[in-house]
Amino acid sequence: MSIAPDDPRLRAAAAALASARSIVVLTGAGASAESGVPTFRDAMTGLWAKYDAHQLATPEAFARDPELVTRWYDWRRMLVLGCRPNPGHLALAALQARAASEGRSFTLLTQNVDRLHQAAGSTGVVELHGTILQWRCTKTGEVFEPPPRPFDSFPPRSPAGGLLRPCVVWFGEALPPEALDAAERAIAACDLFIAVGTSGVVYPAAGFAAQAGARGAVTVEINRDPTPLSDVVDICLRGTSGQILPRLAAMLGLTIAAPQNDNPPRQAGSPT
Ligand code: BV8
Repeated sequence: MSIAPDDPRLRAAAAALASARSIVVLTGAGASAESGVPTFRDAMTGLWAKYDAHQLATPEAFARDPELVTRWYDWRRMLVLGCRPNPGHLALAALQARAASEGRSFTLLTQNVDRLHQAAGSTGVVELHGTILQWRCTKTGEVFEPPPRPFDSFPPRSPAGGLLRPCVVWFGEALPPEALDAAERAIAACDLFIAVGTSGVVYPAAGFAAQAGARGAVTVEINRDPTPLSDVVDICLRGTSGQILPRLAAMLGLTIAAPQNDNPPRQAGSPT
């Protein structure tokens, strides 16, 4: 059941957003759900229903069956390219701009690979788990941004003949060092940490809220459902990202326009 508009927890979160010197927001798949991107838990729909995402999102699965894995990722890539930012994404971009205009720090960490935060106008987004919109040659390491149409053969290969893989972090792979460093530095300095739409089960990101809290930051969770973070944070806001974030932005005097339905879906090469 979604939190009431006059709930004191919302007011406490809005007050923290208005006064914090250094803000860190961590988003998960729930932040993109209202854009039509399946969450990681329900990314297995239709023809993929018989697979487990955790089984496909590994280097072992790619080595074992590169055609199956690249078909799944290209299906997700095309789905994501047809999606656009939702009011939650837009609210985070507006809150970041407001903080910057007041000389306050605002770092957006995301586990999402869809680049919808960037499409909404957020800047300096730290992609902890990479992006599905870029693929790299496993032979040369060269990175490509495929055009907005499905690959025409699977597994796809680069001009050098190497297998192409998505530039995402698979289970068992290390996060990009520069992303992890940026996250650790931001968490070490923050006085407000907000987790949005993440199940809080995949590490190291799942440990960030506790890390921030241990350093004295106010910690907030925005999630439609209870998660392991719900018992860790100071303020738990039950509801969807697309409802709660615009409400918090409005409490800071920011109006979030509803996404224009005539906006064309994104093309590859959209702002990163
Ligand atoms: C690492 C990209 C170390 C790919 C993802 C053995 C070996 C190595 C590591 C491990 C190991 N055993 C365990 C580990 C650690 C492992 C881990 O944590 N495993 C878990 C399962 C226990 N972690 C790793 O492997 C990480 N690497 O540890 O490296 C290392 C060091 C040196 C050298 C080598 C190795 C790498 C993890 C990254 C995996 N890649 N994504 C892809 O996209 O395909 S993970 C993927 O799942 C997401 O990115 C996210 O991180 C994770 C969970 O997804 P969520 O975003 O949380 O989404 P989910 O669907 O789960 O939940 C959605 C939430 O939103 C729900 O709570 C729902 O209620 C809510 N919601 C829904 N709608 C809304 C909403 N909320 C608000 N509004 C809504 N509208």
